[in-house]
Amino acid sequence: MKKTLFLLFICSLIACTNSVQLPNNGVLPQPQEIISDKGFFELSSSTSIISVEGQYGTVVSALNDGIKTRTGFLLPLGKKAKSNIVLLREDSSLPTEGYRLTVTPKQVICEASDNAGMFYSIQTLLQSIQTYEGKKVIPAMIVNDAPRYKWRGMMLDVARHFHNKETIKNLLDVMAYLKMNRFHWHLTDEDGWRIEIKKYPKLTREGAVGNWSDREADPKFFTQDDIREIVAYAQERHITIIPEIDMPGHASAASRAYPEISAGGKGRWAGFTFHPAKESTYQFLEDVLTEVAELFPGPYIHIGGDEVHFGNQVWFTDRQIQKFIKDNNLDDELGLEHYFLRRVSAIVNKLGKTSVGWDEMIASGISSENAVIMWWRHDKPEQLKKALSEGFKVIMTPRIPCYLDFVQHESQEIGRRWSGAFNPLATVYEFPKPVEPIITKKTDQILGVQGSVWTERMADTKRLYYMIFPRLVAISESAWSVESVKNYESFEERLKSFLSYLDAKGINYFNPFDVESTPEPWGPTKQDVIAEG
Ligand code: TNX
Repeated sequence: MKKTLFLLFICSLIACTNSVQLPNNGVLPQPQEIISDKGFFELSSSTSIISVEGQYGTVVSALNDGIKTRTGFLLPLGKKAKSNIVLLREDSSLPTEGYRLTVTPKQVICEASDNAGMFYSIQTLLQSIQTYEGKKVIPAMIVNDAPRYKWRGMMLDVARHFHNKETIKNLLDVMAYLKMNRFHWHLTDEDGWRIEIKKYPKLTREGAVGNWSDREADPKFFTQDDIREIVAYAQERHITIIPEIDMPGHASAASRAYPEISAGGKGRWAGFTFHPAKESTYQFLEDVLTEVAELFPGPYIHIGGDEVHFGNQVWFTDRQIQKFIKDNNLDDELGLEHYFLRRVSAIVNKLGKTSVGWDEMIASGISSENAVIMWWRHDKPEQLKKALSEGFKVIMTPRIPCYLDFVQHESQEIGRRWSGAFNPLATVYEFPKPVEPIITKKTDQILGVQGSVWTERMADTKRLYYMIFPRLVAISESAWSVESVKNYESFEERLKSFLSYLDAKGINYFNPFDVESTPEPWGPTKQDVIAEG
């Protein structure tokens, strides 16, 4: 009798503590559905992880790494315990990259139809851990979730200013936490060529010298081993890397190394383009792209295609170029630019990849089956419309609001503005609502949303992070969460715990809740001035 009463007493105590309803305020980006319940699951060092033998290996280690950081202990891998487990199991009815996370006081069940979905269920699980009465707990709930868009991207320009392996790994960690899955790596531009190409060693020996602030800076680039290491790191986090070799413009660094295949403009624009009328140029590019295609297992190679008119003045007078235009029945220099893009895009296709290009590429005559467009000219919404009506798949990264080199607060002096307009967190968060009327009828063609980080005015890591965060979080929610669950106030609340995550990782950021606490860091040079337009 006494024993029964005692048991009843213990049970009511358990029931009592487990009938609280804890708020779940940490998940970013906002899931499609969270059904909260009373009670919680307590994580302890005797909680075991159960997954089908040999499956979800990298997911299990990601889970344990996250548990370790948040609780200090690791979970053992279990066999068949009935309760106090985190169970990973397949449910093939769930959507690609989606998951269902079920938390009860007895167990946590993560279900997905693919590894990416399983990985994302882990992110939600980890973000939901909280401390309650000294215990590490996860509130009881069911989360049903799947991404709005397939492409949830960030672009990083390492050509203007080099940013190293450690920084990139940190960014990939944060992307994974935010369920982002595309890292677009802008590897070449005027200021530097940052990828080792074995066949053309001068590309890095000479082309990697200097940066936007200092023409003479020591050469900085990624070796092929570095690249393989980063690709593997990204793969573990379900992130595909899209390398960009910008052409025919923005090629000045390659021109410095191999002037024989360069053309371009005058003065500041000398060597801005590859020479579009020499067979040796196409051979060179094919060799380069062959090495690039081998290094990056993903399905895409970005070939740029932007702003050629900035620096192609020589094309109008160069004999060989003019003759080439005539011989190939091209209308003019723009026709030649389009010819160039078609030809290089075909090389990319021959290497088994789809080419990606900036929105100038729409007009080139490339088939929408072989190329994907990045819409960037926010002042030309007609480019987005045209890409869609011509059947292209499109990634949206309009300057306003997706370029993270625009300032994010009116007090900031370093970075871009466009006729006074800039990119505060709330505007980034609102995207893609402003273009909803253009995209609603073509939703299948919208691959997704990307934040693009151009680094002319980001010479060091502190400044780089300051410009990226917290706006990348808004990008992640714009790309992952359907319109009906987005809410800026809730986002701001959830963002607060994200800032502590950044603190713990030692990543700098702009604090939108306390502007003065995070003053704008100045770069090492005085070239950091307001840039209009
Ligand atoms: C435009 S976006 C560029 C970049 C600059 C950026 C600065 C694009 C395709 N070209 O070369 O870095 O603006 O915001």
